[in-house]
Amino acid sequence: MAELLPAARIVRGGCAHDCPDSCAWQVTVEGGVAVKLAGDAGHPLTRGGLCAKVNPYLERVYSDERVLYPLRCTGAKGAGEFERVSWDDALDDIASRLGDLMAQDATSILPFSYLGTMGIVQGGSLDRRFFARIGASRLERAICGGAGGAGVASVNGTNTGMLPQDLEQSRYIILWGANPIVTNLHVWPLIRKARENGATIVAIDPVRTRSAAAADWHLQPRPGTDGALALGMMRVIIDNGLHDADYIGKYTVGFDALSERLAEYPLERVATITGLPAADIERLARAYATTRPAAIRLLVGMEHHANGAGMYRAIACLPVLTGAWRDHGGGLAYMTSRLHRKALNSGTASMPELEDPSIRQVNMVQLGQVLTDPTIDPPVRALVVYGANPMATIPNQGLLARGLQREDLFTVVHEQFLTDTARYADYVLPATTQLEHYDLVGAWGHPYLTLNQSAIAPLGESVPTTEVFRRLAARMNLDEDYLQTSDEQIIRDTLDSDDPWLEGITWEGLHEDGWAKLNIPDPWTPYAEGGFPTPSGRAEFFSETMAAAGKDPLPGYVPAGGADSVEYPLTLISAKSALHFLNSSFANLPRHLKAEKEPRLLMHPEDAAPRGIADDDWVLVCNAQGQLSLRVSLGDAVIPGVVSMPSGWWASLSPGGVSANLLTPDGLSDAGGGGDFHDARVEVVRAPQVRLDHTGD
Ligand SMILES: Nc1nc2c(c(=O)[nH]1)N[C@H]1C(S)=C(S)[C@@H](COP(=O)(O)OP(=O)(O)OC[C@H]3O[C@@H](n4cnc5c(=O)[nH]c(N)nc54)[C@H](O)[C@@H]3O)O[C@H]1N2
Ligand SMILES: Nc1nc2c(c(=O)[nH]1)N[C@H]1C(S)=C(S)[C@@H](COP(=O)(O)OP(=O)(O)OC[C@H]3O[C@@H](n4cnc5c(=O)[nH]c(N)nc54)[C@H](O)[C@@H]3O)O[C@H]1N2
Ligand SMILES: [Mo]
Repeated sequence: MAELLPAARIVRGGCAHDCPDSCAWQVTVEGGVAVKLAGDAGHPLTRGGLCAKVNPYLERVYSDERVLYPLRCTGAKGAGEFERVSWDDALDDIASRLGDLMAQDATSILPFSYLGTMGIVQGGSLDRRFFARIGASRLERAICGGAGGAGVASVNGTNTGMLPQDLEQSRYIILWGANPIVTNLHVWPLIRKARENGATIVAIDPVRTRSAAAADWHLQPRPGTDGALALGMMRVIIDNGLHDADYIGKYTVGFDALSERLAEYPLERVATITGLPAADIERLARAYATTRPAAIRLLVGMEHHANGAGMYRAIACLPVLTGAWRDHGGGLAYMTSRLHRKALNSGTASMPELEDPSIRQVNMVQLGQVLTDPTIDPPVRALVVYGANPMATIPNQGLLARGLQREDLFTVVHEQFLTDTARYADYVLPATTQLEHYDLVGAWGHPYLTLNQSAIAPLGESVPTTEVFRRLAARMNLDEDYLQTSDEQIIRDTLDSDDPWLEGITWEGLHEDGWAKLNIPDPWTPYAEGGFPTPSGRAEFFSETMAAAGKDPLPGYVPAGGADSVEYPLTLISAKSALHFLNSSFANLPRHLKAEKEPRLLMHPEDAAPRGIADDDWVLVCNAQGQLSLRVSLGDAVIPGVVSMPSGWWASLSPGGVSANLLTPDGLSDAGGGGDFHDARVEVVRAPQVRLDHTGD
């Protein structure tokens, strides 16, 4: 891999950032240096286009700010003072610290990783084996997709539905709490094509996002009330006889019980809950039920409420009720990851059978609590972070900072950059980028599998995540063969599947072509004739499983968290509105930062006026967790009672040294282990006013 070739060559690969699009790319390499990176024009979905974030990916790879050597902390935790050390010294110390903790109680060691890379190899293979082998505490990784997935699966038995690319066939498209222009760019041209063919595009989002602004119709419900909206729509549909009685009779259970439940959701009540005019709800319900094919695009942002799973559950009932699933281009477009998981020999990479399910599991959403709660026994004494930047992406940033500051916590971070999290590390180990390692990338937004080939030699002394754990295992005298498997072997084993969807897809073929489509039926209409993978084999309006678990067997509306607070009356949504950031990734690179300019608070003039706030003013956004300052943009992009600011910003690169997650709660969703961070409640005041208050003026 490290050889220098005289002539230019093209190396195939693909993006592994956490995004539904998983673009295929081609890298031009000259003399061992990557000189060009471009989208693979042959890829049917991404068609040679990359995004504003990844187009300049070579700037990320060759950034002066890359961490290229192991670093040891020399100053106070969080101060970001480090000295370069050798891999040998770093490994000796880390191995001995972890070994000592193992001898007492290995559950005092906690891995923390997420989807910094979605690659099957670098995102979850030898790391999982290593932590299972040593018996470390287990991490529940469900901040993204957990709640919504649980909600949709309670109806359909799975989170897999129509292919997002089949939105092109649809004639009524509801972007429900989804912002594809920013977050799922490559389906937008298909949505536009559908519209050219007569489709209506509706966006349902409390915030006028780029996608909402581009839609034909934008409805702005109060955050966390979409479950009630879906129930109200169902009531209209049934009252007007617009449901598909044949589909319901053949492929569903619980219609009568659902109809009874809907008696509780007359239009007027739903209008009061959601803040939407009754006439709009009725119009939406009628148009959705009478236009075919009708599709709902769900993504992730809407799930982050204390009632998130319940909202997705209620929405999932809609295409069942109208029989929208019958049509190519109809149904619910959500996750495609399970198609890949079914096709591949998935478990071979992470070896879940090694994990002892009796060992305690902590939820990633609550890392701050886990590190600071004095009742947790044994306390977490070592934290190993890789593929995640919790100081930017995990709620309750202030509490997490206090946890990471603990002098008795030993923290190791494997990273490409000195992130806000890495600044708290005892050791930072240098990580390769996607150009410097092999990986196999499935996708949660399409059925194409990509093989990412290493294009250049690792820069400096950086290593892939797998290599960190191979080295650590060896240094700790853990001699199981499965802790030394090579990256190529992990990929070959994962491709070694008898599933017909993978037939003909091989390491050699992927090497040649870069990507391959899973052999799923074409056209893909998974529930046109029922076949829902639920216990009953039918779509479940009424769920016996939920009843048995002591939960509501029917969809219903439960208010979101952050119950009306007098002190903090505004709801803060901190979603992915930054076009040039991918969660917290890229949010430190000059070009990307320059393009985003500054984080801004969106606020409705009705909320601004009584607070004496004018457009462009500096304001303080505060609640019991802390306060942050930024400038405000007034307008009707948000509804009264809601303010919005972008997530992703690094605290260290934001005004005042804190970012959105300072203010977000770290509670859990109603199911699926997700978070409730969009239930944040805040007050906003003009910044100068507060300064005067503080001086007693
Ligand atoms: N307020 C608020 N908070 C949120 C969200 C929100 O909308 N609002 N969104 C939530 C969601 S949906 C998600 S998915 C999470 C994302 O949370 P994270 O997964 O923590 O975020 P990322 O920025 O995608 O990735 C983290 C880090 O992985 C590193 N990385 C990339 N590739 C590699 C690699 O190959 N090896 C190693 N060792 N490191 C690598 C990157 O440099 C980056 O610093 O954030 C959640 N937090
Ligand atoms: N450019 C860019 N692209 C990304 C990412 C990124 O950070 N930047 N992150 C990637 C990741 S990890 C993910 S999970 C996806 C997420 O993709 P999306 O889900 O499309 O993105 P989000 O911004 O998290 O949320 C979408 C919308 O949900 C809205 N929302 C919040 N609460 C509610 C509610 O109660 N009701 C309704 N109707 N809407 C609500 C927010 O206002 C937001 O506009 O994007 C991926 N793609
Ligand atoms: Mo996500």
